[in-house]
Amino acid sequence: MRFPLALTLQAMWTAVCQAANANYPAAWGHYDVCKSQVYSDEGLTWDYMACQPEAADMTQYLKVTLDPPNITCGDPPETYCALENPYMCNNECDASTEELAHPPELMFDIEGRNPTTFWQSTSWKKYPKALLVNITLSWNKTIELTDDIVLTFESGRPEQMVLEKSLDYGRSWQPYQFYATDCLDAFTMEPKTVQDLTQHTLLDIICTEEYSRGYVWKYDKTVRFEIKDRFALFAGPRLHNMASLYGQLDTTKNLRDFFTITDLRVRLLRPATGATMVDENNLSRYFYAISDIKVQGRCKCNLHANSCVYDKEKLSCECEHNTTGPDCGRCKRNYQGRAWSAGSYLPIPKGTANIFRPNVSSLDCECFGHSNRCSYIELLNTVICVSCKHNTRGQHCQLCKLGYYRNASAELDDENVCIECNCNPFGSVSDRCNGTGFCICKEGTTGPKCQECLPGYLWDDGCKSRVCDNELLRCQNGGVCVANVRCSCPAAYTGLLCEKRRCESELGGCGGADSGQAPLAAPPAGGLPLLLLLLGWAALTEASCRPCPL
Ligand SMILES: *[C@@H]1O[C@H](CO)[C@@H](O)[C@H](O)[C@H]1NC(C)=O
Ligand SMILES: *[C@@H]1O[C@H](CO)[C@@H](O)[C@H](O)[C@H]1NC(C)=O
Ligand SMILES: *[C@@H]1O[C@H](CO)[C@@H](O)[C@H](O)[C@H]1NC(C)=O
Ligand SMILES: *[C@@H]1O[C@H](CO)[C@@H](O)[C@H](O)[C@H]1NC(C)=O
Ligand SMILES: *[C@@H]1O[C@H](CO)[C@@H](O)[C@H](O)[C@H]1NC(C)=O
Ligand SMILES: *[C@@H]1O[C@H](CO)[C@@H](O)[C@H](O)[C@H]1NC(C)=O
Ligand SMILES: *[C@@H]1O[C@H](CO)[C@@H](O)[C@H](O)[C@H]1NC(C)=O
Ligand SMILES: *[C@@H]1O[C@H](CO)[C@@H](O)[C@H](O)[C@H]1NC(C)=O
Ligand SMILES: [Ca+2]
Repeated sequence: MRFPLALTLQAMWTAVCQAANANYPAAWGHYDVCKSQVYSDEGLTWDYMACQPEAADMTQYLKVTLDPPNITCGDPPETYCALENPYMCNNECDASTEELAHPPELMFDIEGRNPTTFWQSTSWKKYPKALLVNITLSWNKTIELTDDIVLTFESGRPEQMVLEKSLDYGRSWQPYQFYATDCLDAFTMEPKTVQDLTQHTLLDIICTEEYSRGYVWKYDKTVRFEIKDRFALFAGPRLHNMASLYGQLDTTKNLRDFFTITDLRVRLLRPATGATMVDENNLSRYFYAISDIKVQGRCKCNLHANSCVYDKEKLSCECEHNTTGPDCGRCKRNYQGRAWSAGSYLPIPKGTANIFRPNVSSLDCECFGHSNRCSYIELLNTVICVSCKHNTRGQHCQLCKLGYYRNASAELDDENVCIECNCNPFGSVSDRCNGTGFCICKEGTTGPKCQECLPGYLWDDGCKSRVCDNELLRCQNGGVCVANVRCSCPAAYTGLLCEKRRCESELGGCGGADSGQAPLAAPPAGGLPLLLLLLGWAALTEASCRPCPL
């Protein structure tokens, strides 16, 4: 099979379409756009909708296989009797001569040339053994049929034939339609025509005698599978109500699948004989020849693409709505925030896009370099950074951890972006600071880190209010209060209020046996702050003189 150069279907379909549009009413075109620009509260935005590619001639993109593979005539060369005249048997088929060869490609070339070009099988030399040929057309892509399948026979139309379809790339097959001069005899089926079908029996597989009757091959050469007559059961006789059909397709999977294929197979079971008796003496009269096969359809893109490209011998949808895959059959890798679903023709006439949202995505995982891990929060439909480093926090690691503040001279992605508050643990209320690094100070302390005392306070693991005065907090043992912050004690005394007697050892050596026993000063009168009281007593107890070493 010769393939055309890679090209976008959309580009060539514009040409194909003009012809097709003549057959279809205007309503057909509603679903071939994916989005349009609209003005909304947020200004100019995109309005997304259901979309599908234009219908096209799908025979440009298929691969054809014959079974048996050597069933094409001409190897070795053979002579045939003329179609209209079985007594003229000098038609030659020779695979090695281009003008006399009839390879399968000639079923898909552009017709209109004279004489017509066609594929031809070997003749029925093995009669009465059946002359069986399977012609398989494969797209390796799901496509949706939009018009009748039409086979044009250059020989007489076969007396028995089956058209089959596959939806799974040729793994399994179902019949589409049976064709015979005598349906009961050939397939034990009652003959029917597509006109016998109703909306309820549309999916029935019928045997028809329409396309095999008689021997008038000169005028009646086509065999059809009627797609449009089936569409018409929902869309009306002239397909004027495609919306109604689309509504049905949207809600009925069986109906959708009926018109969807990946492969077609024509099983030729018995060639035209034109008589009840086969002339055994002249079997060169019996063979199959097909000049043209028409398959109109579009790539199935699940209403998520309005164009389909043919590249490297492969059809694929150009998916929108954050979908991907040859049929747009799944969400893009980082857009699995919601389960996949097909777009919808409903509401008619604009449809619904079913746009997919991101989940955990390295693209959306913006953490200013402080993390490379994110997690998707379904409830909020949003992505947040996990394990922010460098003392950062927040959805994008854009904030400083508690106890840190923003370094004004560093960019957000700087490792030094957050500076420790460093609040003095004694002087400040907490280890937190404001945006410029200022801590919240306890009473009496000041400075950005609360490490200094206000006037009247004395640093002692924090700033303590004044230590001595001349009423309640008297310096004892002759001590003198200096600026309310300390007692200036005589040489023999020490302590906050000069209440401790220095030991002899400290003053110059141990003297008498009782020299270690300092008389305890009476505790100051009530009104002394509790803290000071405790400190004072602790100091008194702990710092009391010890016996001199012997
Ligand atoms: C085709 O090949 C098969 C087996 O390979 C052979 O039996 C048959 O005779 C061949 N037919 C023709 C027409 O060459
Ligand atoms: C077929 O029939 C024609 C006309 O009767 C005759 O000339 C020809 O020899 C026959 N061919 C064979 C193979 O019998
Ligand atoms: C054609 O297809 C049918 C159905 O799958 C199969 O049974 C048959 O062997 C195939 N080949 C020929 C030459 O009929
Ligand atoms: C069909 O398409 C798939 C990709 O979608 C590719 O891997 C495979 O090779 C194709 N098969 C044929 C027979 O071209
Ligand atoms: C794809 O997802 C993004 C969110 O990351 C969204 O902004 C965009 O609109 C989506 N695209 C379409 C076509 O729906
Ligand atoms: C996105 O979510 C889907 C399920 O909702 C999951 O299977 C997939 O692994 C997630 N993707 C990433 C990149 O985590
Ligand atoms: C603030 O950031 C600048 C730029 O990175 C850095 O040079 C400076 O050391 C940082 N300041 C502190 C206190 O970390
Ligand atoms: C932080 O506190 C200091 C002192 O109260 C003040 O001068 C500064 O404006 C504060 N900064 C911020 C960002 O609130
Ligand atoms: Ca042709």
